[in-house]
Amino acid sequence: MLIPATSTSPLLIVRRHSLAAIAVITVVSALGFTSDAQANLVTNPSFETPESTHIYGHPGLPTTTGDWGGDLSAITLAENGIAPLDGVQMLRFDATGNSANPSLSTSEIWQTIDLSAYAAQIAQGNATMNASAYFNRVLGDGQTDTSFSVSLYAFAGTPDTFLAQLVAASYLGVVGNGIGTDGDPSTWERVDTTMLLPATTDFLAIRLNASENIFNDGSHPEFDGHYADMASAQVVPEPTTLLLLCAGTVGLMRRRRSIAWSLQSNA
Ligand SMILES: [Ca+2]
Ligand SMILES: [Ca+2]
Ligand SMILES: [Ca+2]
Repeated sequence: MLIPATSTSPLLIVRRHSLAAIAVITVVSALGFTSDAQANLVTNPSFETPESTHIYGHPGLPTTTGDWGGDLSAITLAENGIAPLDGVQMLRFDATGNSANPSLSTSEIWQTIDLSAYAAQIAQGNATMNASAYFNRVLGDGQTDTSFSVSLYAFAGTPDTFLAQLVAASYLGVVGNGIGTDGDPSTWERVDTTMLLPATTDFLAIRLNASENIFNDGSHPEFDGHYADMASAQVVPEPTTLLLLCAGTVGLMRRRRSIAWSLQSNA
């Protein structure tokens, strides 16, 4: 049946756009990726809440989800000519263990993130975790270290198994990315890392790291003034999936538009 395009095309246009919008909303909702789903999953991401970030003992890792913990470190106000990037506090890396250690060269601060609320999306194999953090340091001297990194570790099971699983290296996957910071204390350098979450991922650990890449001190200070701020971890649809969804939606709209054109031509 031919439909008079001249009298109904405005409605058709509205309907076409509504259908496309509904299609996108339906697919995205089915995947569980609402705007809320892309919230920052890191607890105390900007270090604005005072907490101890140092867990004494070996291996000195947090046993509670949402709790920063690791090597000797502290949350501090502006100091050493460096102001927090966000808010009034930031994290300072102090040592590579419980104290300065000549056999260790990384100061690591960890937090575990429970992803059980995202189980359905992760099981589909198209959920990506995007993580980032900002780093800054003093200019220092010829022995001042420059390297920082952000890493993600994916695990199956409950978060309380984190310590045992990390020690046993039984994680499902790990990604990381590093940066060599400049000596300008007025600039913060951002590090990003991305992981396509393994389909059986139940929880994740994010690790912020300062490395003695220039000189491995065995006594304090191991770090002359090395800081982190504004950590973030967000679950998002895997980019390929989004592109396919967009391509499908555009294809749907084009197909409907060409139908409308042919109807107009035939009218
Ligand atoms: Ca802050
Ligand atoms: Ca050291
Ligand atoms: Ca800088």
